[in-house]
Amino acid sequence: MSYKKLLTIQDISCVGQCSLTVALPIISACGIETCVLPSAVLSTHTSGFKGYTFRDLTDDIPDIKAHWEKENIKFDGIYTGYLGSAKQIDYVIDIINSTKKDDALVIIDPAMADNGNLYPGFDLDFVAAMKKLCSKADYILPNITEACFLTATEYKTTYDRKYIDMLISRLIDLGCKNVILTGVSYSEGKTGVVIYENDSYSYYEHEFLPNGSHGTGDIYASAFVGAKTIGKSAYDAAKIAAEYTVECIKETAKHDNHWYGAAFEPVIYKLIEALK
Ligand code: PXL
Repeated sequence: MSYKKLLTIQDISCVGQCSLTVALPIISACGIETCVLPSAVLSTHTSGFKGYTFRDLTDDIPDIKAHWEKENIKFDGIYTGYLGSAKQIDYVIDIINSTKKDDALVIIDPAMADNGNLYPGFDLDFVAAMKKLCSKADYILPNITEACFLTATEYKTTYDRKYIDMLISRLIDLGCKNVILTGVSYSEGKTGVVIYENDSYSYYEHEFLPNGSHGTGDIYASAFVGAKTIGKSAYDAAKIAAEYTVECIKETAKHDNHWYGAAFEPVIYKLIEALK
């Protein structure tokens, strides 16, 4: 018997509780062998720290791919997050094509924007490349800002169901199979996630916490990937990931000066319990 082996491609922010330093422990805790391909190494993440270093690892990817091909290394799932450059995205597509098993799930978090804005360093060329990557996905996990950039739709903070349905149908037009749209709020004090799978919609609503912190998108995506990969339905994976993210935000509020990320480690046991 073998257990699942997944590749995740995203940056190492050495300090800041996001991307690989979140994905690796969370997906491993779900019982999955987690292989990594770092897209870049930064001294910290780019949101709130000043003067961070950034080493783009794009040029290392073709040799890594060639070595994995020689070793016949294949994955049961591939999950991408924050990527370093538009050129890198083309290499990532090559890696997906050459290392994915036939029945592997490809899950893309187009981690590039929030609150109406692109993260520092990203531009519309990067967005165009991300659209191409999303077209290869079994699941994409954008927030509303990312969905708007991917579909050239006006970003709104007040919206109705019609606007969200339109965003999802434009995302599906990109070519991805299923969409998990996060941060969708229809009533005060609540937020939720829309699960669009096999042409049908469902919505999981949960508590909205105003002290939401940086990195929660990565926590959410990693927990979703972990739960989905071990066989949960998309709805259950979306729900488990949402409740775990809420626990992480509550935990973070207990710690002084913890502004740069979410304290996901002290409550990781709750994720493991939810997966049982
Ligand atoms: O959490 C997304 C993310 C990942 N990696 C880096 C970031 C961000 C968001 O700002 O800066 C380097």
